[in-house]
Amino acid sequence: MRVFGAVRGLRAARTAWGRWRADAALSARGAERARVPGRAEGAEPAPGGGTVRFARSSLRVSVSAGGTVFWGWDGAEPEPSYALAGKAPEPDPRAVLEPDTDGGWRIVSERVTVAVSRHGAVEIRTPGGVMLRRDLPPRWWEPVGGGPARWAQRAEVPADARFFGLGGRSAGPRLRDGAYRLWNTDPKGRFGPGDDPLYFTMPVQYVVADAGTHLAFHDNTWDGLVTLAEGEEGAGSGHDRPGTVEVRMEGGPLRCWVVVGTPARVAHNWAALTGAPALPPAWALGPQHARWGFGDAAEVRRVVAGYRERGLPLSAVHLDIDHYDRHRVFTVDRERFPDLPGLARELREQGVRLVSIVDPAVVAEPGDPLYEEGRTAGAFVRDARGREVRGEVWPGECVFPDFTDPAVREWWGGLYEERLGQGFSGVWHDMNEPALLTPFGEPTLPRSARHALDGRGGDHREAHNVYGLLMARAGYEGLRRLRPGERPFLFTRAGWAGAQRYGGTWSGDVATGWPGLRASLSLVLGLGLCGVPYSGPDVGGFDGSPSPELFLRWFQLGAWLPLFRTHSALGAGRREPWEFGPEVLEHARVALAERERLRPYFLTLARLARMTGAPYVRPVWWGAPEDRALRDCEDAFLLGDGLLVAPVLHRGADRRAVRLPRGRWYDTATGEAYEGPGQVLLDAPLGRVPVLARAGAVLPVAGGDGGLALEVWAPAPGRTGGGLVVRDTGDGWEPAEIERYQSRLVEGRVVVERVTEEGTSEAGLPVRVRGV
Ligand code: NBV
Repeated sequence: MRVFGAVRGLRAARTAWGRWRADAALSARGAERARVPGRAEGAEPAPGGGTVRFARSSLRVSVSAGGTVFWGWDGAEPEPSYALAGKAPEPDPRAVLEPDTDGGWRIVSERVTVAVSRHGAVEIRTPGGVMLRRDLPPRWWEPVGGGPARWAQRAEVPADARFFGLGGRSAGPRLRDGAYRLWNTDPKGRFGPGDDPLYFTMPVQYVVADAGTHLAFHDNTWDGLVTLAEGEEGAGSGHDRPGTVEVRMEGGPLRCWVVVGTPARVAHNWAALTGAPALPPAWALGPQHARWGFGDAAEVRRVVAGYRERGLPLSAVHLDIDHYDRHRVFTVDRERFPDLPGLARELREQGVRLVSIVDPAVVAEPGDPLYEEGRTAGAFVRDARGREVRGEVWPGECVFPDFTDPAVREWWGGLYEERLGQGFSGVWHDMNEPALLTPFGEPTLPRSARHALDGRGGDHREAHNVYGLLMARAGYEGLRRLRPGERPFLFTRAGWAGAQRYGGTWSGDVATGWPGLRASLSLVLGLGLCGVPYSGPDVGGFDGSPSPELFLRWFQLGAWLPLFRTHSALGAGRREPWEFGPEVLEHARVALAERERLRPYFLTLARLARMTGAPYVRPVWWGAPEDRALRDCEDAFLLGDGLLVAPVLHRGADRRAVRLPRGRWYDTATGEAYEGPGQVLLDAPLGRVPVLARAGAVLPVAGGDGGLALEVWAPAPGRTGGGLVVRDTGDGWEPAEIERYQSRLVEGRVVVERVTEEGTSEAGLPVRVRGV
């Protein structure tokens, strides 16, 4: 892939050189003037808080009714914003601004107190007065000749705090000390745990400490760097050294949202702010198979038949860029796929959907219909002199739609009609960081490239990180217009805060190897905390050939993640489960069967994610962030409230330690009960990974007859349990009801009842009791 043909190589080198020249003026840092806020001089109340005036800046603070805090320096307001789902939340009318003792000010509300010191430090405290976070006075550097100011700000968090988030990071989920860049980047070919940044960055810090959990979001799309350093308790002469976060941005507003509360409340308020996650159609929660380089329709049929003949479930097959005509988006290679709609129909009859890759780059070739159409519409990104910005991508020299222009989004969204006409049921957005094939320098558009930015106008420094988000918006809105009766299925490689409104994402080109397996879990957990709940890795890894053991362990992990998809690169080894020998096939069959059996649970989790913001896949500390040992546990996760999954992430392992949250947990394979908190050693033979069920859990599962049933795990003596069920109402927009079930022990017998406003009644569903 890195070997270009001579002509391509030359063109790519020219692009890289042109880019470097175009950006030279932007990168040269001339004389700058540094500024800090200075002293507080007064304050004016306003809804939710007020504005504190400083000698050289001002700070707006507003607390919303739900307890979410906004603060912005230098006149920064919540809008405009690409992250917010709609208008900023209503300010809390009861929040009051009052003078503080040291010459500062504070805003007191029911859920949080915000204290602003006389020098401009902003401290967020619990109502009980415990510090969650203190942002120190910022510093700006303003170019003497005018232009965007860069800024830096340090924050302190409790000494025991742990950091998570920042979008999709391969080295998490707990983010260690170090610098994390905010600039969506294609790592070029493949990545492992050491590679950073990746495709989907977000200025979202997720901080968990004894004092409480909070999420801090710097609503700023520019290039930046977040430097994390965990604190230390009793560091010097018995004093705590706080944890620190330094945020440095190359430009853009200094404004921040801080969401506080339990993890569930943070998720809820974060979704209220940035939007509810799109609900995937039910089939997108089933097993999917992709490959770059199926080659032709016959091979697709062969693979699908392979699943069918072995009795393995398959929900969808994804076609990569090799099904395009000369790699051109919205085309089909008619020699190798002579009748795609026919193939789609044929597969659909077998319960298999087709999903299409969609790349943003359009070949810049006069006469090419898409190019001509886009050019006439003025759809492509231009440079400061008004010339189309070009760059090398798969089809050759390309231009790039400016998704920050609403008219371009509308035009692009309409193009999906062609995909629907070919029989595709969903789309997979790739290369939208945007990624270019360049031999040197940054593989994206020049920073000086111009963008509409929804009427405000600006350049790629501001538009880069939202390019994938806005392409997703274009695709999602287009699909909704074209097929209003169906929920779109879309997932995107690049994104930013709020991308969940339009769909999910996936790992990108995760390197085949045990470290890649671990990185896959890190990505899913981190993205979920940042509000994007639907994702999953390339099962088996993107490149090369996994060993049978590695493939199986990846498959077993993938079966418990929202997007469960095998995928690999052109020239990489095969990823069909039967390609690894009969033993792997039988174990993969078990994983697939369990996924299918739990499909109603996944459907419920998808609905709950939309209704509450809670990700399907959660760190083990989700329900008990005060348990420090859980905060440091990175190799297991909760699936909803009921299950704890402990994947095998190391070669040769046939047992593993599992850290349990408090309460009773059952090993679902043996039925054995364990009491948490604490650590247990469980068998993890090649055939399965440890999965534990919470005592009392009520899980919706597929019953023997294919209908819905409840699996109930016996509550611990003296305790009750329960679970939520949301039934499948089809792939349209029909609202769904949350059903609540309760489990309890009555004279040693497990009883399950439906709980409604009127009281409790019989469950009305077949019940299977476990753990007795
Ligand atoms: O379209 C080809 C690949 C795709 O298979 C993969 O999933 C993407 O992450 N794509 C990247 C472009 C080429 C990467 C080397």
